[in-house]
Amino acid sequence: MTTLITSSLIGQTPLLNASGCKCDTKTKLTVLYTESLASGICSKSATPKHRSGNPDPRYWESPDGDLTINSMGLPNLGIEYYLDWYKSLGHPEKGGKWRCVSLAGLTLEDNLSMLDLIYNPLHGYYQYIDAIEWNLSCPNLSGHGILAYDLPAMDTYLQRLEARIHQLATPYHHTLTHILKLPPYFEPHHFTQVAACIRKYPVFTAVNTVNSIPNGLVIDPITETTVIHPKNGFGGIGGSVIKPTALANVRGLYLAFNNPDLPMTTSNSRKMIIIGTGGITSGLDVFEFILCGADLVSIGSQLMMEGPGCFARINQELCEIMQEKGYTGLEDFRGKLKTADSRLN
Ligand code: RRO
Repeated sequence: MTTLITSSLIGQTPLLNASGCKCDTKTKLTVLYTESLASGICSKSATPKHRSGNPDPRYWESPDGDLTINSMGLPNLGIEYYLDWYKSLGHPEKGGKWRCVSLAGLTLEDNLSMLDLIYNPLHGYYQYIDAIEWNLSCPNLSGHGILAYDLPAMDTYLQRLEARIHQLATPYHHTLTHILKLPPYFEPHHFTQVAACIRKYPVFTAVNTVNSIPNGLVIDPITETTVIHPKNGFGGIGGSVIKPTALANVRGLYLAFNNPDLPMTTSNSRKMIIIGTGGITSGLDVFEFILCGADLVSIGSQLMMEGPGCFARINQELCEIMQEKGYTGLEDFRGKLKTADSRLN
């Protein structure tokens, strides 16, 4: 199994694609996997069966590229399609790209059924992936709120998921990394509450923060209409405009997870891996995310606009910044943001 890279990364980038970006078909996944400098890839959030998603126009980029809005509505080719593609690559190799499948069932039962499929002995899919990203934060599903904004519901959900993961995985002595994809939070005490909730369930060892900022509205004043049409034009906001929110969420969760007062079980005392996402366009942005405590980052809107070549450019820029500052590895500055006070509230 390929391990998640968290140490020195010159030569091995700390970069992933954000789920949903250039990763919905085998062709696009193959380009990311074989031609990009991403260290790991994640497929489009999947449901048990194919979904065509919301009607067009459902994605828009601002002319200067700093803002995107989407209401894709979870279009995907169904979980088996993505698992078959990972299986077609053969077993993961040591030092190879890290493989993640993103799941976004509309119900807990959907998610449990996809987990059952991953561990179904007929296919053995679990052997061909390294991680599962549980997307608890899709903003664009009519009639479905964002689960990770309802902490009591998320608590019950994680409890049920963890129980099934143990039941299915234990006979195989096989560990996948389980990542929770979170929405942005806006109050410092929410970071503490979310971290405390996640810490109760030791199988979840990583978070990806943030998904797009939900329910933004972008208007074209000439036509006097919304730039996307589903859900009355409301959609998830991405692009560099969301970077300050994303940085705050990485920092807030990093401080919350590393707060010695946070209740933990002994089995859960290990480090929580933080994947930072939101508005990254350059090596300087990656540097800032790592300074806030990110172990890895994922690139969304910039990958949509620039294509998979963005990983090599961004990594080169990061290396140049590190060289200028005399840093030889990411551990030299990870989490070491200088602030007057390291408490959250
Ligand atoms: O497909 C989408 O509409 C979508 C998803 Br699943 C998500 O997690 N985040 C987003 O901005 N769009």
